[in-house]
Amino acid sequence: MINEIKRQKLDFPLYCITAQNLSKGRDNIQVVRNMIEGGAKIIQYREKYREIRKRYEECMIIREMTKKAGVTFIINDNIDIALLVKPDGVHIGQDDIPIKEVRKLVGEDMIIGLSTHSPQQALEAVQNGADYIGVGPVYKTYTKDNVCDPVGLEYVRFTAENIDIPRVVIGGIKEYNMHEVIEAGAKCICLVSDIVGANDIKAKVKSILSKLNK
Ligand code: TZP
Ligand code: MG
Repeated sequence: MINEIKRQKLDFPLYCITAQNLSKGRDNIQVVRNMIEGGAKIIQYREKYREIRKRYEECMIIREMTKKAGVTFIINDNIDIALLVKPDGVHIGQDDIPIKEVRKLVGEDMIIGLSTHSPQQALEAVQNGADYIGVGPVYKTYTKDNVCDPVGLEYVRFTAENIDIPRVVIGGIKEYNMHEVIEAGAKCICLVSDIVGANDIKAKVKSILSKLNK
């Protein structure tokens, strides 16, 4: 269940995620460093197909970097790594271990985010004690495998009107179309490929933030 401390950690308009395969040869440590330099305040580590050992090692380093910079750190999928690395939160999907069971493992203080793709899933997430929800994919995306059809701006509007835990809107969002999701009620957005694939990640994050903070 969300509390004021967790709310503050999530109170930022941009949520960044790693994706080594789209990062133009830069490693995740470099990418995270550039995100932080650009002003990112929430960063999720997401590497579906790397060796667990490598994920663990990168997460250990990123935990130190984010702690120093006062950046909220979320680990995707790996509860085992999270228990060791002690990030601010974990992020899980609809096909992962049920959120109530994850809560037993990670405790009350750790943020749990849950991906949702429909109004029913959003309402259930709140009931089951999610601290925030992912809302998406809004548009078509090639970044995530086995992704469901786009949920569209309609679902963004539904969550803006009906869900009062933080919402991270994601999927196919780029600097050029982000105004559409903002207009539909998004308060926090995530752009993966547009940021990690930018030639200058620091400048990209800065540019997006300058638009979000207007
Ligand atoms: N979850 C839903 S869509 C997505 C994830 C992790 C990927 C979004 O990536 P992009 O490049 O911003 O479309
Ligand atoms: Mg998952």
